[in-house]
Amino acid sequence: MPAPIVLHYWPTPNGHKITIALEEMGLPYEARLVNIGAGDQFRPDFLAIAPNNRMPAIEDPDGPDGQPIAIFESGAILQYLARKTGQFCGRTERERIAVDQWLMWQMGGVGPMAGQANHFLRYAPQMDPPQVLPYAQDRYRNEVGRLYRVLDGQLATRRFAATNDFTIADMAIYPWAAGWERQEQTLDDKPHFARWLDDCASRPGVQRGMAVAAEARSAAPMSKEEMELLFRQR
Ligand SMILES: N[C@@H](CCC(=O)N[C@@H](CS)C(=O)NCC(=O)O)C(=O)O
Repeated sequence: MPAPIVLHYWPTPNGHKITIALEEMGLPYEARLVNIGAGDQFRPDFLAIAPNNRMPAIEDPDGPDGQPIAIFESGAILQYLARKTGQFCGRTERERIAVDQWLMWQMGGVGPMAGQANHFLRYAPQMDPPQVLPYAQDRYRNEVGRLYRVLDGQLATRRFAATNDFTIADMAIYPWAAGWERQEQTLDDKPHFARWLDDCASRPGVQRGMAVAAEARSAAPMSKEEMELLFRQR
């Protein structure tokens, strides 16, 4: 039995990408909580493996050549785990290119844009004094909608984002897309996207991954201290 992968994690969409991957791939792992509202991401031991002070990060005692390795950035972690297991990354070179393409589409598009939509639609209005910025709200809401319509078009001709199989591209997109209501989106004009959300949500590995330490994250509004810590970094 190989030593477990240590996952530095908080139950957010970027964290869920990796719990889903580890569950779907059947890799043993231990999730160590990085409470980003309490500032755990600034602890020297975490910064030593994730200098960008963002989770997720992993430490794999059985890395390349059997030597330990630490990795940050969720897309890089997904690609590493897919290469390590030979799973969820496409069967042919054409499929692998499609998987990388949709993974990068998530990393450069959906993640940052939906993150900003969440910020301006949900968090900024809760600040003291409230920051309600209609231009920013419209811009990020519209851009997220545009991205989901692009995905809807793609899903008209294949079951999952990159291929007819579930891949690391779906693992990256799903945890963000599952928050479509919070991002003030509609499914009415996106039937294929709606079908894909259901297909992903029905997978036991996705369900287990989304549930890891769900109780650690409070549904209550963020405190002033948490907002200060997360939103005023320089
Ligand atoms: N591009 C990074 C983004 C990770 C990220 O933004 N993580 C957030 C939580 S979802 C975080 O750790 N935030 C801590 C902070 O802002 O200090 C990745 O995909 O791994």
